Amino acid sequence: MNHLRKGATLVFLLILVSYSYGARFRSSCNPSGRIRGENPPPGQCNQENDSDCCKAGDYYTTYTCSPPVSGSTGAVLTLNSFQKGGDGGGPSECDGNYHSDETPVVALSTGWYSGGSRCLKNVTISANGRTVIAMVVDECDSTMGCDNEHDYQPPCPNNIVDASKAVWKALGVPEDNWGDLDISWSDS
Ligand SMILES: *[C@@H]1O[C@H](CO)[C@@H](O)[C@H](O)[C@H]1NC(C)=O
Ligand SMILES: CC(=O)N[C@H]1CO[C@H](CO)[C@@H](O)[C@@H]1O
Repeated sequence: MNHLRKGATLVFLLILVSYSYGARFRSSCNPSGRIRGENPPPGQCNQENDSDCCKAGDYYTTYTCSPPVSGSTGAVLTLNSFQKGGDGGGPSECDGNYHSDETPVVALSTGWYSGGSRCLKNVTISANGRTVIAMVVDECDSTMGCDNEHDYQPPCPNNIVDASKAVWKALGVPEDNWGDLDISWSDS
C-alpha cells in the first residue's frame, strides 16, 4: 500500500517535471548562430544617439526567432530615427519611406517582424503607466549585422521594439532616460 502510494507520487512528480521542462523547451527561442565583428571602416557606424558599433574579434549572437507573443509581451524599448539621415539607415522596409521623429513608428526584432506580417499594422506599447499606439514600419534585424548594410551595428537582440522619439514622448519618459526601457506590447 505504502509502496504503491510512493510509486504514484513519483510518477506524478515525473510527469510534472517533464511537462514544465517541455513547456519551457517549446517556448524558448534559441540562437541561430553568431557572427564575428569587424571594426567599421573610418567614417562608418553612426554613433549618434548611442548606437552600438561592432568591435573586431567580438562575437554577436543571432536569432531568427523572438519570444512568443501574448496579450502582453515583454520587450526592451530602444530609440531609433526613421528620418532621412537618421541612425536607422535607409528607408523603412515596410513601405520604402522615411518617417518623421514626430510620428509614432517602430521596428521589431526579426521574429516579431515575422517576415513583414505586422507591416503597417499597429501595436500597443505599455510602460510607465501609459500606453501608445505605434505603427510597425521596419525590421530590427536579429539575423545579421556588423556589415555595411547594417551600418556596422551588431545584430538586434530578439526582444526589441525600436521606437521613434514620438513613442518615448508619448510614454512620458524624461528625455535623459531615453534609450533602454522594459515595456510590454500587444497587437492592436
Ligand atoms: C494605426 O493607428 C493610427 C493612429 O492611431 C491610425 O490612424 C491608423 O488608422 C491605425 N492603422 C491601422 C492599420 O489600424
Ligand atoms: C532618434 C533621435 O533621437 N535622433 C537624434 C539623434 O541625434 C541627432 C543629433 O544629436 C538628433 O538630431 C536626432 O534627432
